[in-house]
Amino acid sequence: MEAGMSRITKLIMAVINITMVIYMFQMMQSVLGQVSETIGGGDGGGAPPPEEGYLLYDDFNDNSIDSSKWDGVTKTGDYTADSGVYEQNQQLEVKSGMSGTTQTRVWIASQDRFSFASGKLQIEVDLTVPSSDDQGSCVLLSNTGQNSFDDSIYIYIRNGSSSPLTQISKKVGGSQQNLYEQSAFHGNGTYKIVIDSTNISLYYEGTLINTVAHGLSWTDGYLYLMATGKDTSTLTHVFDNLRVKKV
Ligand SMILES: [Ca+2]
Repeated sequence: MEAGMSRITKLIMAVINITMVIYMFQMMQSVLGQVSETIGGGDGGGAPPPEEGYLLYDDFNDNSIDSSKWDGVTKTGDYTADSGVYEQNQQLEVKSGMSGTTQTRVWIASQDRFSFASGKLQIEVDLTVPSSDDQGSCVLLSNTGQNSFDDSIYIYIRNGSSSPLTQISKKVGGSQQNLYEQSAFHGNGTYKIVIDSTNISLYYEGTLINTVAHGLSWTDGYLYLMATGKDTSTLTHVFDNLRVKKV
């Protein structure tokens, strides 16, 4: 009797064990399926937010400037030895300082041109602007080329204690024309630029700063991320999470 009970108990235990093994196997299959779906559906790295829907997207997280997205580093003026563009610390760091008397400009330009001929071109970027009255961070769209901006529009942000500046400008044949100028620094954070065939709108953290008519005859250009000014210290301008799309 006791031996019989033991056999039944062993049989029940075996059935329970087999059921548990099958259940665990199914659970593992389900988990593996979800993992595979996540990796397969991403951009290869599975990093959110997804790049889908953007004309240009860069989170600057791989610590190497992506040559499929960006032309090389360009420096003009009397720049300091450590001026340059570096993708490091999961962000793009544009370092600029003036060693002589000629204003320094340091930038990278996009490989592609972006058009606002139809619809609206939207450029979003997270900016950290160093404290300076003599140097600012710049987002520029140049119709002229990757290394010349005689015909361009640009947003210039300066985080100065005595001369802060938020500016929308254009260059026509090399001469600058201010479209909007405000003696204020709104802050470090997300700036959004929306360009259509008539207007340029600038937003900070989702709030409109201003909309101006640009009066441009051209409708596409290369995108630049730039630091420019006359500060003799080498300052670091941080650009991150660049998102360009048509809206
Ligand atoms: Ca980043």
